[in-house]
Amino acid sequence: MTKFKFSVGPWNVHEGADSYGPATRKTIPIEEKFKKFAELGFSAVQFHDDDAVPNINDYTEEEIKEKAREMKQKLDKYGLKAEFVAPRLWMDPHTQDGGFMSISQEDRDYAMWRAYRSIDIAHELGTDLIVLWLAREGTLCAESKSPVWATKMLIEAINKMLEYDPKIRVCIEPKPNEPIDRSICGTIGHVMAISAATIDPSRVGGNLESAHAILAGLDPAHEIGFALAMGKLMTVHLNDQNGIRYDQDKSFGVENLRAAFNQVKVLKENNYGSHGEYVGLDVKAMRTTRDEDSYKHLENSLNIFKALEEKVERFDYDFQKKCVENRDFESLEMYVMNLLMGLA
Ligand code: 3MF
Ligand code: MG
Ligand code: MG
Repeated sequence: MTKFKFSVGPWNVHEGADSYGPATRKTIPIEEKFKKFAELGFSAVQFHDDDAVPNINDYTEEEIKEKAREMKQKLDKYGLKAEFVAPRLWMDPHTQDGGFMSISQEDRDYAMWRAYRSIDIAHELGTDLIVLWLAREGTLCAESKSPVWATKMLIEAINKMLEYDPKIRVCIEPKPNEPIDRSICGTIGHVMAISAATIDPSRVGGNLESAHAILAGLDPAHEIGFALAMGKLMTVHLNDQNGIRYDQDKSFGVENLRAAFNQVKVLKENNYGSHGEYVGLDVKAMRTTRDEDSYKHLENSLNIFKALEEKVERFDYDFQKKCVENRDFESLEMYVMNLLMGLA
């Protein structure tokens, strides 16, 4: 039996379009996704603001709250909680040059409007967590924006969110690049520094995504460990990634099994989840996947996570201790490999 609670976003079951080709699967209505998520054993759903309230720009603040309440009823029907709300700033014409760091004051105001509406939606859905994936916050052209100014803009925007709602928590999901060339907040280390510079560091933390750490050339388990040491790992986006390529959001563990094992290990050893944190997945089906297999990558990721959880439970800490004392890391490494290969 797993010790963890899992969450997932509706965007993780998608139509299969990519930058070079159209959709390959049909659209599934959000309520059908909720039903299936519950069946698969998920406890919570992650939202973009416009997953919860589609066409958000068309509504007044009161109408947005009303629509969010309707979405909450759909969640309740399947016994699901809402984990977080993330303003989907990268899709809007107002945010072509970024949101909080846009050169245009009007666009920055629009980004704050979306952030405030996301907080309102979070209230209605019953969560206190806002995730900021800063997709277009950075530069496409190095000389177009001062990184000093842009960093200060981010801190100012987060402070405004903290002031807007004295209970809300803001969680940055760092990514070094894509769709932007150079991002302003690329790693968990950056997130911790931003957190410390805000008016309430205890309410600003990080969401480590495995693939984003790999894109930054870092070890996801160590990034998780760093945030845990600071007491600021608010959620995770587990997935996998084949090296420093385009962002792949592969099923958890399918490319880097040992690294996946160590992510589960660091989460488990540090009682991640004991304050209600979810193990979030951010995985995407392959474009080739057929309609009838639209959820298989979620099932695979859960099964791999749980199998690795069992491996961590069996991990021989006495043997590890002996190896470490004798500086026999060769034996320790082989033991881990045997454990993963089913030979130990
Ligand atoms: C991009 C991501 C995003 C965010 C999501 C929530 C589509 O690389 O990881 O997933 O996690 O938008 O903010
Ligand atoms: Mg990602
Ligand atoms: Mg993500």
